[in-house]
Amino acid sequence: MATSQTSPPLTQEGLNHECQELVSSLPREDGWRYSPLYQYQTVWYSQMALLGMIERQRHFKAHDTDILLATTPKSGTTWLKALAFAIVNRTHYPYPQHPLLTSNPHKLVPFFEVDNYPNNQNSDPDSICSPALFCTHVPYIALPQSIKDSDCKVVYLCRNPKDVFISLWHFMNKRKTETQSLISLEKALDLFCAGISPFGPFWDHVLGYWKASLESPQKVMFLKYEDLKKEPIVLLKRLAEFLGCTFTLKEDKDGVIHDILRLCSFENLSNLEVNKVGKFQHRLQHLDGLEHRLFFRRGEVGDSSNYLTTRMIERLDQITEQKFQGYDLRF
Ligand code: PAP
Repeated sequence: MATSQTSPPLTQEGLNHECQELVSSLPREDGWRYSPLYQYQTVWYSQMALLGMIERQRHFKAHDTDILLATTPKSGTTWLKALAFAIVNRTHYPYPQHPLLTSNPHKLVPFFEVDNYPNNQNSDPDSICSPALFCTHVPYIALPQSIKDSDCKVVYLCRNPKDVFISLWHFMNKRKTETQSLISLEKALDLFCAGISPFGPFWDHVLGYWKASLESPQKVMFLKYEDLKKEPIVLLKRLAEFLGCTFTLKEDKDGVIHDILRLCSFENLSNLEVNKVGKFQHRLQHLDGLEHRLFFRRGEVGDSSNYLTTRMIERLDQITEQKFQGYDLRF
């Protein structure tokens, strides 16, 4: 399927029809239960993510002032969305009226492959602030060329594969329908290790953005969830600088960085009414009604050790070591 930016515009229906044909020709995996995955150009996508990704590859025009947040699922996307939104818009809102207190971060920062960016009907008008902030799980190789060619900034957040895997396993089991059986840890691990996970293989995803950040550090910033937990102030300052909105000395002295960290902390966000009982309203059926609370589980580093056997840990560590060999990338 052509993905050129110059291909004639297609209606959503036309694209869907064309993509339906494409999807039916692709390798399919049902093991994650609630949403089948399809392998397209080495990457595993849900059908809607694949359709959205292809549409964006064809038509998306990035602006130099855009900011793209990128993650593999369960690497801390919700946290990064909250932090980046709070940093970029910090002069717009007095704290008592901050949108993060009443809106889930996913509502404020849309996913560009499944939400209607830039005319996102699901988003709060607050999210249309400049610079435009949006998010993706799409791997670097599959990003629209216009993102790579523009001065648009990309912030990538990754997380150690063991915690990502356990977080994903919990999430997928909560998402399955009542008639579907639970996904066993063993079966899920086999899939994950074979690279079959949403937007996987996980390791290729991380490496794609890692290499891009080495080649263009002024364009792609690479962060780790674990580092953000360990040194939040240092990294928040770096992030603001990278995004072109460095914290002033006065802001630093006034405790603005601490305020943002507190606002976006797991403890704060997970206890807000909107995140305890709120649900997505979405044009896509499989996202409509999704409970916000599912994006807040433990929010800790190393929780995977409570679930994985020694053999499972060795298996994941071994793959990680092999895949990242020679790349100075450790977790
Ligand atoms: P997504 O990629 O599907 O949007 P994402 O937000 O990356 O989901 O994953 C949720 C994970 O981030 C959960 O991890 P856990 O299962 O290991 O607990 C969730 O708890 C964690 N998380 C959500 N919000 C925060 C936060 N504010 N700080 C730290 N971790 C968080």
